Amino acid sequence: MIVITGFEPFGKYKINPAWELASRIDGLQIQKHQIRAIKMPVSFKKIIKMVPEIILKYKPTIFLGLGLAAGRIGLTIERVAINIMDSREPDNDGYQPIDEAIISDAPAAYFSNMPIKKIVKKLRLEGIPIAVSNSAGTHACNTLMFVALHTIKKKGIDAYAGFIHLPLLPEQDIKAKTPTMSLDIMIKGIKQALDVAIKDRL
Ligand code: PCA
Repeated sequence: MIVITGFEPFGKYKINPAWELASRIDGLQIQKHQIRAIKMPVSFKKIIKMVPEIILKYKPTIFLGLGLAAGRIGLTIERVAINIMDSREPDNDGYQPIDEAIISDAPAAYFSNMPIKKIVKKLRLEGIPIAVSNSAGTHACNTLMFVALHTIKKKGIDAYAGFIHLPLLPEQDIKAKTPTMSLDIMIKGIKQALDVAIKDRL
């Protein structure tokens, strides 16, 4: 089983490409591994509670989070999640943590255990713009990635966990001020990334 999470809309964005994408690949199979898409609230507290529940329930081979990072050029695969919540604006529950640990007795950071460089190489061969990012930020996306990596480590679950940030969709930037990518290209990229990750585990 592959679990893909996609965040709901937040802030000024009426749609979130992360959920648009995740919902469209729900149920697909990647080399006999079925994709299960789960919509995530942009809520620090709910993420911290839900992510361990999801991982323990589905025991996925791969847990991949998707989120929007408006302004990023192309797909960005995250290398590291840090144990901090520091938000510029309140989350969808009105909560705005500043300089707070996600989990107080957890390490400062976790590296993604996905084969991020292999994924970058393959997607570039397919003509899909992607780069490694060395910061998932300090908002909901970083929190989700951190809790996922902490959960698999603590519970000894043999899974890959990682996160990919997506740029805006073209229709979200009709004044042409920010880099965008079509949903079709994003979908192709995420499917390829999963394919690389599954093959890497064989
Ligand atoms: N992006 C935000 C939160 C939800 C989302 O899709 C982030 O990068 O943390």
